[in-house]
Amino acid sequence: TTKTIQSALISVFSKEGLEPIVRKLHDQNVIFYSTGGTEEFIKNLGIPVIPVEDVTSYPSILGGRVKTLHPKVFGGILNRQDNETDVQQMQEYNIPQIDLVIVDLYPFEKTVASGASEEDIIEKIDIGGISLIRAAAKNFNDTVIVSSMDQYGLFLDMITNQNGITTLADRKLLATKAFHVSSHYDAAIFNYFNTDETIYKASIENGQVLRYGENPHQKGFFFGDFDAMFTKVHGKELSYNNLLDVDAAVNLINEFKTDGPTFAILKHNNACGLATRDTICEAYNVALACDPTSAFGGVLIANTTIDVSTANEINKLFCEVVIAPSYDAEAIAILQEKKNRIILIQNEVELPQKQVRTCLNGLLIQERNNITDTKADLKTVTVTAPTEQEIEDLIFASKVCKNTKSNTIVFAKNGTLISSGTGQTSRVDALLQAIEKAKVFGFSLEGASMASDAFFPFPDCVEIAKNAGITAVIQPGGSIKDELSINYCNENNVAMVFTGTRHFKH
Ligand code: 93A
Repeated sequence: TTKTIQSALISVFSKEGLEPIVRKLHDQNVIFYSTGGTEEFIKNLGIPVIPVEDVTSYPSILGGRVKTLHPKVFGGILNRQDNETDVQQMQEYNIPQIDLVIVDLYPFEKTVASGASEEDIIEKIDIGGISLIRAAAKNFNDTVIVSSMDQYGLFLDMITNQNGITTLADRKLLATKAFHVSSHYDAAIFNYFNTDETIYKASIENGQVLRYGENPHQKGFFFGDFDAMFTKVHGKELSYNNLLDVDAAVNLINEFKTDGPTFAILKHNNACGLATRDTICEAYNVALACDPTSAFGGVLIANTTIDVSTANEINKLFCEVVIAPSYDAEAIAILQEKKNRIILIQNEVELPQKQVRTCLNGLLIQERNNITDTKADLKTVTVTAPTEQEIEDLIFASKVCKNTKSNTIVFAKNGTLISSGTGQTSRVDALLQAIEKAKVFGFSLEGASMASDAFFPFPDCVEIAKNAGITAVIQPGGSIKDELSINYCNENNVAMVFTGTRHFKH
């Protein structure tokens, strides 16, 4: 499967960086075929080169639009050397063998970016070059393809170190790079043409056209299999923002899968109510009491069956979406009374392990945060240890914290979210917001537990929290000033545990 390069077709737009490759190949006795400008370039190096016109018996025609598009060229690239008929036909039609193709395409994207006229842009749609690339890449079994000037360095190293010999793995790697180049090139052309919205919509495969994006003036699409995760029982079409809230809701409730009946209410992707109780109805009422103002128009999620009494309670609230693993038949009938309310059954499927979002001109991809702090992860760092109830509340608060936008501080007590500070630019701001919210909705923080998504850089947070009534704290630890927070807690009889796991959510 190793092959020695004996002949090469070179047709490059940018001649930059080509010289050392041509010289090296020439030293290795490679025969060159080439197109107009490239041929000129090689000739000027004092190296013999056969014009492609001598192979095709055609000149470059139609203003250069047809130069290499010819059976003698493509036959030389695409023939299978282990195929008898191919070998026979190569002889019959006097087709020269081409072992290596080097192409650098017309700079389509650069031409578009330069603000050139449509006519100039269209002329920069490379046809012959892209065909050479695809042909050589398809026949990687026999042919070597260098599909962009970006690959010159890699290729020069390859032929230098391996003395003009390539392995099948080398050729397949170069073919992979070639299809990367060709797909990117065609995507750029598509994007240039794709200014008509109807064509755009028609071109989106498997994408669901949303009514709009985050705001009515923004277009929006969803790519994914919603039906694999949910069965929609009732209600209007889910909006872009609904989908984001639903995503936040299922991630949050996932933390409480094995807990008792738990109900969460979310707004703008953050929990504004959450409680674990003996019954789901009780859990709902307690969750609602956490912040009834925010709950208006929220997304509701339960970790267990929604029964009739819960449905009756929910019905008193205006809410966008209700999600549960199941519903009593009559409960669905009650919830359906509101025409637009979206009712979803959450199917029993694992949550996706990859998280993707756009970033600059590309994508960010990460694994989902699969660590949920448990009792075994807690390391008490203070003289005072948390009580059993506090340990439960600390873990409860930490689970909410993990699913709330950073910076965040969460207060919890007796299986109830009391309040939180969400998405603040400083930890102190998050803390002050949480204290203020608790006050507004009439909660006492006396004996409550506090979670922080990241360490405290200074002891100010524990001091403010203690003065508000907090008696137990959970945080990852790891600040160079941890000791100051620990000392403060020790002097003031506050229990603090470290988890070692940060839970940023940006
Ligand atoms: O106009 S084309 O699409 N028609 C062709 O047959 C063809 N063959 C190679 N452009 C074609 N090329 C491109 O010409 C190559 O991709 C390369 O960018 C350029 C090299 O031309 P020259 O060697 O004349 O500078």
